[in-house]
Amino acid sequence: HILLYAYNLLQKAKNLRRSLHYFIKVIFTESAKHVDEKQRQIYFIQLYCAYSSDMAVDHQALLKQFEYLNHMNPHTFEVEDLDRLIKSATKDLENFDKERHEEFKRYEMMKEHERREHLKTLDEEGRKKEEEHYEEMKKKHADHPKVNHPGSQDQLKEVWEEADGLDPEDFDPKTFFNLHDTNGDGFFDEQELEALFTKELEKIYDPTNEEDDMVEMEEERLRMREHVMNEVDANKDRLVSLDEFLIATKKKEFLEPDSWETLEQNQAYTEEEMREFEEHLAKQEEDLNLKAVDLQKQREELERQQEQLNAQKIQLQQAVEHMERLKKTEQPHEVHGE
Ligand SMILES: [Ca+2]
Ligand SMILES: [Ca+2]
Repeated sequence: HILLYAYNLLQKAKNLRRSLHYFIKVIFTESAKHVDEKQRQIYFIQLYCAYSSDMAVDHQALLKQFEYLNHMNPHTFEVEDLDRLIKSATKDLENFDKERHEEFKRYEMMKEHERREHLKTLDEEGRKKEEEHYEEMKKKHADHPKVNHPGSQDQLKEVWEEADGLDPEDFDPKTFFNLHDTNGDGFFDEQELEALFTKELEKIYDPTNEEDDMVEMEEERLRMREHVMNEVDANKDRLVSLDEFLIATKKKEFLEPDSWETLEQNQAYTEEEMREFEEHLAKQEEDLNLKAVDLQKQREELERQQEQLNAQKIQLQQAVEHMERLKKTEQPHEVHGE
């Protein structure tokens, strides 16, 4: 399915960018420990240029901000400054979730649109069959074991027990944190958090089932991560520190959570949005058709001109031939006249 493929590719590209951002931060933090301030600034500029070369960055604004930072903080250039700059210059990171919701919504609407278009091609009986099948698949998909609230004690304990193979009686948040901080940097980043939800997602999604859409599974995974990040990441740096995690494990929501509303319990789009989306598609198609008509006209016009040119060429040729014939018939006279 080409749509699905494109969507996955896009997500991969975005995840790659997120990783890159994080990676640069780590490198900078490490390298900054071993060099003096001047060298640090040079590193920063080199790193920043490499990082931003594939993005539309307002370099003028960046330079101003750089001066401003130097003025505020003339003696040291810290990792926080790098963070601040990268954040301000690459809004895409903060908008990542928002964009993703919009993309997912479009994906769902396109899926529905294709379904509706397919229905139009069927006769009444075929349509009825197809609709019944659709409802049946929906029901089958919604029928799954209870999903634990992401980030709750129940959810983490299940990971502890089933993925880590440990005794639930021994559950210890700090040990859990260290086990799943897979790169050992003392933080849960977004990917490390997302990896914690695999067990829950397997309750709802099975790639071999017709009714389970893996694009929806990834959206559910990101929803879960977003939810936990919102609850736990107190300083909003998109990382969960051990302290933040331990504080969260003492809250009521951790110990006695509400049930988790899964993706399929909420329609991704309203009927109004669907109507607008289809109108937009129809408009695009109309524009394309108009363009095609226009191109056809242009082509016909070009062909007409070509024909005209050909006709002129033939006329010209005939005229030249005629002249040559005249010359030949006149020449003997001239010779004779000499
Ligand atoms: Ca980590
Ligand atoms: Ca944090």
